[in-house]
Amino acid sequence: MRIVVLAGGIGGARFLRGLKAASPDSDITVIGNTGDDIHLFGLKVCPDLDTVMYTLGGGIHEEQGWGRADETFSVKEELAAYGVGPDWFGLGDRDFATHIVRTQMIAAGYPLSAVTEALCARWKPGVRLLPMTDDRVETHVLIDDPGAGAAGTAGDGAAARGGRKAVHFQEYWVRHRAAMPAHAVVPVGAEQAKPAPGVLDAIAAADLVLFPPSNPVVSIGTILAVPGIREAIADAGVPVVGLSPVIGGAPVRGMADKVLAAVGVESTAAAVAQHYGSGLLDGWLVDTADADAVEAVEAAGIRCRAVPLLMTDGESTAAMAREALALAGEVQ
Ligand code: GDP
Ligand code: FO1
Ligand code: CA
Repeated sequence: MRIVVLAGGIGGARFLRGLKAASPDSDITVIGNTGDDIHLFGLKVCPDLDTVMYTLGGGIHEEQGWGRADETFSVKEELAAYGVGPDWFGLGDRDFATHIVRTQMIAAGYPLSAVTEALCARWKPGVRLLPMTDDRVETHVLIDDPGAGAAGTAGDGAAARGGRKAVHFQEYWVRHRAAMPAHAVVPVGAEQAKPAPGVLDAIAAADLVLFPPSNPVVSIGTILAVPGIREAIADAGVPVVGLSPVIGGAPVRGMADKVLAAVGVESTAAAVAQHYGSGLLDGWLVDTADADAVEAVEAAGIRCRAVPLLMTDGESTAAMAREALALAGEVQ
């Protein structure tokens, strides 16, 4: 079976491990989010592609979910000693090597898709990992700017004056821990971006498309914002099945509720399904804790089942993948 999976970082990568175990003979193509990519110290960092590559290739820091296992931070410490920032993004020594190789290949003229293939030649993730695009797309988040209109009187808050600024998604997420409201999430450059080579062909040839429990806004939403990808999925005429990253009214991990609010979507399993919509999604899995959401999702024209959705270990994750495959069989 040919399966296409749209993936962000941790949620996507962990689910993919379960999918490989559940369907070892399937040919899996992963379309990875690159809206999180950031240039730091002159290097191109692709957090979500790397999280998938390291997780499936056995190099991930398991507890943290991102970055390398057995990591050290000498380069970060040396940069800090020079007073060279940013200091809020933790790049480890082993991880630095990946970004150096990537940046060097891009400077030599290779597109990101070719670079990713070269990096994967080492990690052998057991899937075909494609960036959503070779073009530059950067997710920015619009937040209140406490510095705007500094001449204002005390108590005249920036929010009241409408002073806002856009920051890189990583600055919002990692530096600020999504502590303030996100007014908008903008995948800058997406409108002009083209799907990377192989992306549309993989979708057209797929027997099944899966949305793992990745962030619906800044991971899967960003991939779908690349013109042609959403249309190709809708036109493929194959089952499209997703798994909810929201359980019991909150994301299992991270701050997805903040970016869901920015697009006017409630943090519930049913609202996320309705956000994708029946035009895109044929099937949706919610956690057993959200069994009462099944009716609303089905009323929206999306087949829905409640099953355990916590990726606590390999077996529970493989069981989730089997449920997704079974639901795909039902909506076929
Ligand atoms: P990121 O790029 O590292 O943020 O990773 P993704 O976008 O791929 O996935 C993030 C989402 O994974 C978060 O919104 C979490 O709620 C979700 N997630 C993490 N662990 C689990 C889990 O065990 N079960 C479910 N259902 N969702 C999870
Ligand atoms: N996430 C953090 O919360 N703090 C970090 O310092 C951090 C560094 C980092 C370095 C490389 C990498 O591939 C990922 C990294 N992440 C870090 C994770 C990642 O940037 C974000 O959590 C996700 O992209 C959120 O979607
Ligand atoms: Ca991410």
